[in-house]
Amino acid sequence: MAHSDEWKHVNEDGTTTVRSCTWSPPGEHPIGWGVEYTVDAEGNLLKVEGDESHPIYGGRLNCKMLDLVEYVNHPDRLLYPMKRAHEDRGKDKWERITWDEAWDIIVTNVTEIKEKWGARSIVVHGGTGREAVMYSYPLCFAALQSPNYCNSISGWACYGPRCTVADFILGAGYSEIDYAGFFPDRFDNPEYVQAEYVICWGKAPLASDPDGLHGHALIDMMKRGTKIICIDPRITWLGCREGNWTIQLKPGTDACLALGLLNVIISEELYDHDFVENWCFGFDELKERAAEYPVEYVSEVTWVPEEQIVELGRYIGTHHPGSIAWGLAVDQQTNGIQAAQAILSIAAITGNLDVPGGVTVGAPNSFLGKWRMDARQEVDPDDWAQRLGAEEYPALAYAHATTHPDLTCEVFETGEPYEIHMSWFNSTNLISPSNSVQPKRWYEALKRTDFAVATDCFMNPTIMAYADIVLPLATTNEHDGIVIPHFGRNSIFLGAMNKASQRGECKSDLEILLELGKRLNPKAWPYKDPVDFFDQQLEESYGFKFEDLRKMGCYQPGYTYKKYEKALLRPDGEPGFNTVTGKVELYSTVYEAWGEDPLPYYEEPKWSQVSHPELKTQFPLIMTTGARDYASFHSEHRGLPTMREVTPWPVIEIHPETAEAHGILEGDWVEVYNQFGSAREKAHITDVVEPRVVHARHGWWYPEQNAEEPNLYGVWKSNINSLIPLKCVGKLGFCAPYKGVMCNIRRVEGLDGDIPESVAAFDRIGDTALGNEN
Ligand SMILES: Nc1nc2c(c(=O)[nH]1)N[C@H]1C(S)=C(S)[C@@H](COP(=O)(O)OP(=O)(O)OC[C@H]3O[C@@H](n4cnc5c(=O)[nH]c(N)nc54)[C@H](O)[C@@H]3O)O[C@H]1N2
Ligand SMILES: Nc1nc2c(c(=O)[nH]1)N[C@H]1C(S)=C(S)[C@@H](COP(=O)(O)OP(=O)(O)OC[C@H]3O[C@@H](n4cnc5c(=O)[nH]c(N)nc54)[C@H](O)[C@@H]3O)O[C@H]1N2
Ligand SMILES: [Mo]
Repeated sequence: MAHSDEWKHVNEDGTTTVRSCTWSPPGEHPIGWGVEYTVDAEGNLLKVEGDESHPIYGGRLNCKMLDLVEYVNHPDRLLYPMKRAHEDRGKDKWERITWDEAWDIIVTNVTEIKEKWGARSIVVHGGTGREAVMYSYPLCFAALQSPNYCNSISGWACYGPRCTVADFILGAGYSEIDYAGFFPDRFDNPEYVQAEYVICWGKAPLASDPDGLHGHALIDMMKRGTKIICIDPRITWLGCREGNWTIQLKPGTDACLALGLLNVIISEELYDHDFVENWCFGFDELKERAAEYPVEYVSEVTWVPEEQIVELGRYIGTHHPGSIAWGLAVDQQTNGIQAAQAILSIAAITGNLDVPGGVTVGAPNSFLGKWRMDARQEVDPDDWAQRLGAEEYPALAYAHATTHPDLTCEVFETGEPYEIHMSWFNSTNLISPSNSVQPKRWYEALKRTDFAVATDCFMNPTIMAYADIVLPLATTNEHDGIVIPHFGRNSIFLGAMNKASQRGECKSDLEILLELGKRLNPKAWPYKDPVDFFDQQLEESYGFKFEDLRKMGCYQPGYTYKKYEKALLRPDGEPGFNTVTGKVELYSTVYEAWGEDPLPYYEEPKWSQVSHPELKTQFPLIMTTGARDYASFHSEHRGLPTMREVTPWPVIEIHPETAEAHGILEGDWVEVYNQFGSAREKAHITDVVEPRVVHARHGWWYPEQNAEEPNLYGVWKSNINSLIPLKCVGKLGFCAPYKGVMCNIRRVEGLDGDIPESVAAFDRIGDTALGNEN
C-alpha cells in the first residue's frame, strides 16, 4: 500500500491489508515499526510485512516482528479469562470463565481487600516499556486506587536512572541521539547536521531498538559517514566495523572512565567555553573533581589503556557535532547515577546538547503525560504518603510514581510497615530471570497474597505460581493504540496502531483498564472506548483525532534546536534549562538536597574482587549479563519454534583462555555461581569478552517443561538473576549490579546433569556462607 490516507484496503482475493505501527505484545519498546498486516475474510492474521513507505523504517523489521504470525496464532495463546481455586496455585488446574464472571470475582475481591486492609495493600507489578506501562500506572492509581505500583527491577535499574539524571541535571526528558526522526524529510532536512561520531555507551541498539531509538538508524548514519564508538566490555558487530572503535572496559567502571575523559577534555581546554560560561552551573567544581581522575588511575580501574583514554578524550573534544547513545549498562551498575551524570556532562561541555546532530533534549510536554499525572489524584493522599520506600528513598519516590523495588520485596516478606494482600501482574514475568534479582526471595514472599490477577498472552512461571484469575491479552495487531517513543519523554513521532484481527476473547491493556475502571471508580473513567479516549487526548494535545492519526500513519512533529536560547524549556518563559539554577547542573543542587554528592564520582562496587580481595580466589571472574539477542524480548519468545531455532539455549560467553583453564569446550553446559546463587547456560567460547569477564544471557525458562510446582517450567535452572544481590543499590536508591557481579564457572553434565567428579574437586562456597539465604 503506497503511503496514503487509506490505512485499510480490501484486496481482490477477499483478504484485507491494514497499515499499522507496532508496539506490544509481544514485547517491544515504543519504536512503532511500520507494518502491513494481511488478514483473511474470517479475520485471521496471515502475513506481516514492513511498510516501505514508513519514514523511519522504510520497510525494515526485526526478526521478532517478522515472526509475529507464529506468535499470534500459537496454539498456547491464552484466549479466554480463566480462574483457579486459591489452594490450586502452582497447579495446572484452570477453568474457563466469561469476562463478566472474571470482573465479578475481581471486583468482589478488590472491594473486600480494600475494606479490610486498605487500597495500599494492593500492588500492581509492571515491567519494561511495553505498551502496558502507559496504562498500568493509571490501573494502579485510578482504578484500584493503590499508591503501590512496583517495577521489581532492582534499583529501578532500567531507564529510570537515566531519565532521573536527565531530569535533575538538564530539567528535561530523556536525552536521545539525533537521528533526524522528527522530520518527515529525515536526513535531508536543511536544519539537520550529520554527527561526526555516536558513542554507544553500554548500549547495543541493533539488537535492542531500545525505548525510542531505531537501532538501524545507526547504520543509516554510518553509511553517511558517522563513526560509531562502542564503550563496552564486549566487542560487538558495530564496534568492529571498519572505521568504528571499541573501548573495552571492565564492567561497572563507566563512571570512572567518564570522569577520566572529562579530565582530558577539561585539562586540555577542549571544551566549548561559550556554552560552559553561559549555560552550565558548577564547571569549576567539576574541573576540580575531574582532576582527581588522572589517566593512570582511570586506566588501572577500567582496564582501558592510558593512550586510548587520552585519544578518545581528544577525539570527543575536537569533533563536532557528536552524540552519545547512553544505554542500559549505565543504569545497571551501582555507580550508575554518577556515570549518567558524567556522561551528560561530557555532552554538555563539548557543546553537543540540543544542537543538530547532537544529543536531543526531550521537550517538557508529553502526550498522555497530564492524564497519567492526574491519575495519581485518585489515590488517597494518606496512602500516597505511605507509598513503599518513599520515606527511605525520597529522590526515587519524587522522580517516579512507584515503590522502591528492593524494599517492596522486603515488605512482602515481613508485612512491615503494612501487609500486602493482592498482586496484579501486568507485563512482568517477575520470577523468571528478567525483572527481579534474588528471585527466590520474591518467589517465597509473593506466595502470601490472598488474591492475584495477571493479564498476558501466554502462561508463564509467575502466573502458574500465583494467579487466581488470568485475563487474555490482545496482541499489537489485535487492538487500536498509539505508539509514543520514549513514552512521551522525547517523542520523536506518534504512530497509529490499528486493529487488524482478533483471537478468542482477548482484550488490550487499555480495554481492560477502561472496563475495570468503570466498575471500580466510574468518575475517573468517562471514556466510551479506546478510540473515544484517544480522540479526547489527541484533541487536547494536537488538535486532531485518532482517525486523522490512522490516516497519517506516523505523525512527526519536527524539532526546535537550541530551545534553551529560545525560552522554550522553562515554565516561567525565561531562556535556559528547566533546573533550579536555570543551567545545566554539572554540580547538582538536587543531589545535594538529597544528601548525595553533587558531583560525579566513582566508588568500587560492593561485591567485587577489589572490595572483597578475600573472595578473589573463589570468584575470580566478573559476570555481566543480559545483552539482548535478536530472537527474544526478556522472558518472551521462548515458546516460539522459529525464535527458539535461532536461539535454542541460554549462552554464556567465555574467553578461550578462561574456558581452557576450566576444562570447558564449546557447547558444554556450564554452571555459573557465586555467594548468592547459581544458574546453568551453554558455553560459547569467544574472544569478544576479556579473559576475566563472562557474559550470561537472562530471561530463560523452558515452556516445553513441566508447568507445575516445583518445576514451574524450569524457571530456577538458568535463573541468572539468582547471582545478583538484592538491595545492592546506589545512595539515592537507584541502580543495581545486573552488569557486574563476581562469579566462578564450572562444567556440568547438562541442564539437569551432575557436576563431574573432577570439577567437584574445585572448592565451592555454600549458598549461606556469607549470610545470603538465596
Ligand atoms: N531483542 C530485545 N530487545 C530489547 C530487549 C530484549 O530483551 N530483547 N529489552 C529491552 C529493554 S527493557 C532494554 S532496557 C533495552 C536495553 O538495550 P540497550 O540499552 O541497548 O542495552 P543492552 O542490550 O543491555 O546492552 C548493552 C551493552 O552493554 C554492554 N555492557 C555490559 N556491561 C557493561 C558495562 O559495565 N559497561 C558498559 N559500558 N557496557 C556494558 C553489553 O555488552 C551490551 O553490548 O533493550 C530493549 N530491547
Ligand atoms: N540479568 C539481567 N536481568 C535483566 C536485565 C539484564 O540486562 N540482565 N534486563 C532488565 C531489564 S532492562 C528489564 S526492563 C527487565 C524486564 O523485565 P519484564 O519487563 O518483567 O519482562 P518479562 O519478565 O519478560 O515479563 C513480561 C511479561 O509481559 C507480557 N507482555 C508482553 N507484552 C505485554 C503487554 O503489552 N501488556 C501486558 N500486560 N503484558 C505483556 C509477556 O508475555 C511476559 O510474560 O528485565 C531485567 N532483567
Ligand atoms: Mo529495560
